Amino acid sequence: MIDKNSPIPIYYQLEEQIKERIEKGELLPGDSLPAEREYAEKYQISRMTVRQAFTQLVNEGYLHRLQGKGTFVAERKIEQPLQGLTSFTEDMKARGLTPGSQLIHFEIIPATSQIAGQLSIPEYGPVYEIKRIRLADGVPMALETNYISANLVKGLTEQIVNQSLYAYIEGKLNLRIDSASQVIESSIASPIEAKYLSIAKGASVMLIQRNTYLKDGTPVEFVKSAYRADRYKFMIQMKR
Ligand code: 16G
Repeated sequence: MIDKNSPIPIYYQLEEQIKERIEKGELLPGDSLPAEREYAEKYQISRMTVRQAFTQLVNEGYLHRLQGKGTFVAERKIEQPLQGLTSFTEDMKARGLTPGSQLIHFEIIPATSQIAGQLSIPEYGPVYEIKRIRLADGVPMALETNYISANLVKGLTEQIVNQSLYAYIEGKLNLRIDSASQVIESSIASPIEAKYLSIAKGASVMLIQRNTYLKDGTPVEFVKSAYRADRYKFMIQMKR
């Protein structure tokens, strides 16, 4: 199955073969892969070549390595469309996953000048600072910090934010969430993010900053999140 006379590099042929087995479901998340040595013997190729294929697949999120235990098929990433202004709860439900939150911090603080600017409120105005681990079927996906004007979104409680913030804002307060702008950049998990997201220190995360507005343009939230890069990918459809 490996063609040594092909102009296609051997590591790449092996990589594509493993990828295909994962995509066909022959190899399932959590399955362990044979050792590099076994692949090398089976195909009569060097261990270095096998390692190169494995490393590529780890970098692309198909495999992950566990120190001293071996190489395993990774969980499939959630493909999150970037069109559409949805909440975490809605996103998870749409996928048949159970949304959850673990509340880390809930407090009313005086707005710093940065937060006041983002929310168009006076400096030191009362703002909810809410930090939640967002879970899908109990697995941490993102660490999210929301800043919300307490004069606009009244009556928030720990119970409410353990459920859906958007459901409360729209369903109970009758405010119409209308638009948002979002910036995504890659980063490396800080020790705190790593701890809350159950990932290694220094693992990749995607930082997302969202500013969300009501119909009349009033900022309703300013959110900073760290999403696990091993569990998430973002998708957008484009037309020319
Ligand atoms: C999403 C939003 C976040 C919003 C939350 C509400 C991103 C990057 N962020 O996580 O801005 O506050 O949904 O979710 O998508 P909830 O209604 O489940 O509390």
